[in-house]
Amino acid sequence: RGTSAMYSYEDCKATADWLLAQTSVRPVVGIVCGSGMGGLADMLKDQVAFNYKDIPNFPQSTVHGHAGRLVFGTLKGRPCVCMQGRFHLYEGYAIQKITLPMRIFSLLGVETVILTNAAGGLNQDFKVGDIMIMKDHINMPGFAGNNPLAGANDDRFGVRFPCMSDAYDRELQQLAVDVGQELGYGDFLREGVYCVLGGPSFETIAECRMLHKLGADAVGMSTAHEVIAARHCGMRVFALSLITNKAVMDYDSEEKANHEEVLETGQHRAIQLEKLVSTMVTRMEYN
Ligand code: 6GU
Repeated sequence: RGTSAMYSYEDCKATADWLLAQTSVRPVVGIVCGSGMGGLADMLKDQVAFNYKDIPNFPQSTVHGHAGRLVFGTLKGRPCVCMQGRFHLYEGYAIQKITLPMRIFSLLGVETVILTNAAGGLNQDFKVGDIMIMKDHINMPGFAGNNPLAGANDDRFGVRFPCMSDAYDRELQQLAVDVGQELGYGDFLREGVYCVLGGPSFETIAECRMLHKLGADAVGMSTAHEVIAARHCGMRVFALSLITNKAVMDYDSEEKANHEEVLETGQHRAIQLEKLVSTMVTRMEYN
């Protein structure tokens, strides 16, 4: 952490301009693919893809299940940009690196960001394979001072103290419900509150019980940081959690959280999650 991880407006602009010079796609929607959900990027037509390692200022992702590519293209004619693989606190990145892509999205012209993640279910009504529309988040690292907006504020991105009570766009949540119903996903489409932790260790039983009592329906290691940065610079946000496993809530349970289970469930529901997101994109209104 600290000033060395800060990217200036000029740094972000340089990266955005570098990208814009290499593709004619002018994205209005930015998508972030969670673990096992990288197939979303493969749905884009007329792709122009960049490996993260080739993009100036871009961090690289280190986790299995994350490809590490930025893909430009169109979804039924709508210009999009898609992160295939994201950055996490548990990889050791400074939080400003994790959220840098959101500022670049904004400078590319993106108006709406759609984020997906794999999460553990805390809500006892949730089943493995449920898709949860995020209606809010609890930013635990933020409570400890690790917020992507900590440090000097540049007003060209946004205000010093941004509002978060409207972080998750209500119209987009309704659109997801409507599209989900039409696609026949009603039985496994939920809504709830996502709690982000630093990871990489999964939660203890006591931690899961605590988070549930505090009002969290799902727990994960991503998304909320990106949402904060995206809202700061005025983009509309929509996010989905795929419930890949149930958080362990009692001492008699035989279950153990593991990354393989997370990726497996991802594969099973990925097609439907991708269909939901792509249909939403083709139905959204643009300025
Ligand atoms: Cl159970 N916990 C966390 N922190 N992240 C997860 C998860 C659980 N399942 C998928 N991602």
